[in-house]
Amino acid sequence: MSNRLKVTPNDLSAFWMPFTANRQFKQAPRMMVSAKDMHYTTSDGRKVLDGTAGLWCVNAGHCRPKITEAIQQQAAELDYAPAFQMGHPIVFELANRLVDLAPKGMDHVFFTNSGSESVETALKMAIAYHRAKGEGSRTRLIGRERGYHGVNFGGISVGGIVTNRKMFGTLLGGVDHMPHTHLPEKNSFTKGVPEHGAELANELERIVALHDASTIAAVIVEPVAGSTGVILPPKGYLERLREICTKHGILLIFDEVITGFGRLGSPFAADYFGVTPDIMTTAKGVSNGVIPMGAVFVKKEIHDAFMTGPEHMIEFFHGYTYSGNPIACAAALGTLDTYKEEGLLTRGEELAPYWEDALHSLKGEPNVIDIRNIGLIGAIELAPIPGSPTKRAFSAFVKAFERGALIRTTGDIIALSPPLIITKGQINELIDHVREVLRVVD
Ligand code: PXG
Repeated sequence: MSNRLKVTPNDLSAFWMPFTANRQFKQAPRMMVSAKDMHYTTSDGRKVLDGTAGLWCVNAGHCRPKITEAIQQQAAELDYAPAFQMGHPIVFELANRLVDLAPKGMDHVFFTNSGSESVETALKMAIAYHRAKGEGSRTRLIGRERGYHGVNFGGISVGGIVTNRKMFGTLLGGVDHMPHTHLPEKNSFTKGVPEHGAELANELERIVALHDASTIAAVIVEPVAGSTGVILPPKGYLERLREICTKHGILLIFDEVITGFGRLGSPFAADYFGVTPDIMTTAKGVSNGVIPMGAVFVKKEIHDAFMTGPEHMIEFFHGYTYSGNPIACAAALGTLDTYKEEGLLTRGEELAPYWEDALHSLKGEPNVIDIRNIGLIGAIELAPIPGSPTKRAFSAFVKAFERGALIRTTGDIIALSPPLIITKGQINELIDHVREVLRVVD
């Protein structure tokens, strides 16, 4: 164990923590000092079962040797190479490996450093693609209520999480939103994808009729909405979105930052649902969360539309200093090797029925008003304490951490998304922690 266990941070005030109740945290800090496979170790030496794969990213589990070694070797060999007008071998190797894994036809990949950057990249690609094809009037972007597409201006504009938008002014112009697909009165306690709500995809037709297709560049959705508290697409919904987009020449972007890399039991949600988007944004699981990395997959036609004009000219004026950073690429290759050797990108499929039964065994526990699941994702929705929304779920989170399980809450919803290496015994353990906590929180 590293000696960090013994070190107490001397002042917690300098670090302004992201998406955190800073004052509450700093009164009672929750610190992780090491991790291995399915567990964290806290600064007071306790083991905590990871029920959330970090923040939906550590799909292969923690401190996996192939990934650690790949990073160590790469750091000692080639630490950085300029990302613009220069290359290095493993970024090409990684791009090929990723394209081989991606749904058929998604032949090119653009590297970023996060999900938020992947989203900005995809939105810019969509608008620039239409312009390159001579349809420069297609600039509108359509998102969905309750959607989460990261925290940059494009992402919060197409996103639909009110708290993430309302503080930040007028956002991007020319954006519209489809309704979300959460219909608790019809679908609560459904196992897997819900029966009701496919017709909500027709709202896209209404939006197209309002603005005219010739003004719309792209529609972006999470195939399964994660951050907002796990909302599943109703049966037939994604197929219908695909049809409408194709009919009107609108690009369909799947934001697979959470669903990518095995979370549903298939490499991507596009595979799971049998619906192929035009652009797919990913991050998180691409490098097991270990080194920041994102990847945007695009269909050949989109890529090829840019490959015109004089050959010495830059085709797409976009990219990041760290796009395809060698160490991030090494981490991603180590991650892909680990996924492959252990069959992790499809392990969720085998475990899903067990996971589903375990989750739904929480029906009837205090304050549980809905349970949702797909692949290795689960959500337990709690009735809010009247007048104090979010408090009940947050107390559950704190109590679970004290008991030895990391869960995630958003609003009054508990979201679970364990590393894909979880065993059946650990599923029982996780669900038992949640059960015990539900029985003791107010
Ligand atoms: N798109 C989707 C669908 C996401 O879920 C992002 C974009 C942004 O990724 P970055 O790497 O910029 O954070 C995300 C991120 C949670 C939670 O607990 C979810 C995310 C991040 C942190 C916490 O729900 N999703």
